[in-house]
Amino acid sequence: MTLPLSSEFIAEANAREIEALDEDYAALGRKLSRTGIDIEAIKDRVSGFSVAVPSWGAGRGGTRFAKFPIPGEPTNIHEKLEDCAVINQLSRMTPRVSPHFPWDKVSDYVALREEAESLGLGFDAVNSNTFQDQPGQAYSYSTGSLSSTVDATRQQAVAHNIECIEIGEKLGSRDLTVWVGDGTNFPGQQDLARSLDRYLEAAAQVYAALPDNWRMLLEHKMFEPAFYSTVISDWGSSILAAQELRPKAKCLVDLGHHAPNVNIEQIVARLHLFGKLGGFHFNDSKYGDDDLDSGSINPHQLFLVFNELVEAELHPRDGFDPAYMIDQSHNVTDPIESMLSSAEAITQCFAKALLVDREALHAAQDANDTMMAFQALRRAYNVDVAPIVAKARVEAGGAVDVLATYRASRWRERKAQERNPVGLGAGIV
Ligand code: RM4
Ligand code: MN
Ligand code: MN
Repeated sequence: MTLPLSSEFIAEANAREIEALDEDYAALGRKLSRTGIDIEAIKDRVSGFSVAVPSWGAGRGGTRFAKFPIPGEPTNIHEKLEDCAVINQLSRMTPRVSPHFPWDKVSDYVALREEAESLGLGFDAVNSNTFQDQPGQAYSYSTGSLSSTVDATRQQAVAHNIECIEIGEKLGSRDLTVWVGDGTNFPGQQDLARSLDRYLEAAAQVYAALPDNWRMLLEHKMFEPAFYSTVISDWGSSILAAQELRPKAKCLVDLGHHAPNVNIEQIVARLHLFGKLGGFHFNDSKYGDDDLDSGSINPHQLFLVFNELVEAELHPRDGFDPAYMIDQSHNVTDPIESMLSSAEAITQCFAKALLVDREALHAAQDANDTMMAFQALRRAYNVDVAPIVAKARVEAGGAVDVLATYRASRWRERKAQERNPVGLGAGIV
């Protein structure tokens, strides 16, 4: 393995911080033991947790208006993998990359998999893209993709998804994430029922091409690019489609894809109840699909989502194996820094959810003791779990202070000397 940062460099940076971390960890351990919680057991669960990073998140994102690239930004999948390896080396929580096609297209996927492995990485869900036209493409997605009224366009979208599965098999993936932007901008533009019918029929063809151990993750999104109606707009449409398609189809919850103030944790609980919770795209949102950094706006909601996930794990319905992925657009930060900080925020919410006194919570729920039920959650949420997450990370070879160590490595500055500059133009929204 040829990792981008040297382990000596990380160890040296850690040497300055380790004493304080050990003190904080010991103090937290004593505090938790007073309520019967073994900090080591929590740390072991945290060590086993991981979240995939999106290849597209390694570059600077943009809005409809502009994209402002930074020097040293990656311009291809090889450079993106290198940056993802840095994130994983420092955080030890992001060992897999979720690729997007055709953005990450290469001629040799076996070689790409080896390249990733040599960087300590594997591949997570493959994402298809039928929301943009590509140069030389036979049929336009301007009429939609899997739900298009144009037969040939639908077939092209099906074929692209099947190609993504084939690529994913070479990369070692086992999930295909399908998000389509299909929908309408005007009342009357399309028949709302028949467009879903067409989607289901085309999605079934993709489903039929899934290898046995694969899943098809259906990602819903309320609006954008369609602003009047979207074919798979909400978890209701998503679960109906997943039920029609049968067991290998599951629902993927992108936290930014709901109406403001929707109770996402309840959606998570419902999807799990019916065995259809397939995975997550973590991000945060203030107004719409803002793709802001996880936990930057509403960390409490993220905690409540993890609270449901911990509950779900205790009551597995149809198995419990959600794919965890970050899906963010880093418009104003160094993407590596955003993903380091996001991976930490996500893992901290998981750790807090593990601290919930489930017995007390369930007893209070059964006794209709609202305040004590709420306090069971609040007590866990209020704990600063940073030392647990940091300790788990350091034991795995990561950094105590991921951001400071990243900056000290001068990675971006070094890459700015080596890499080709990114062109201007709008980014991914
Ligand atoms: C969409 C959705 C998809 C992502 C694209 C880039 O809004 O979140 O998951 O692949 O953006
Ligand atoms: Mn997404
Ligand atoms: Mn999105």
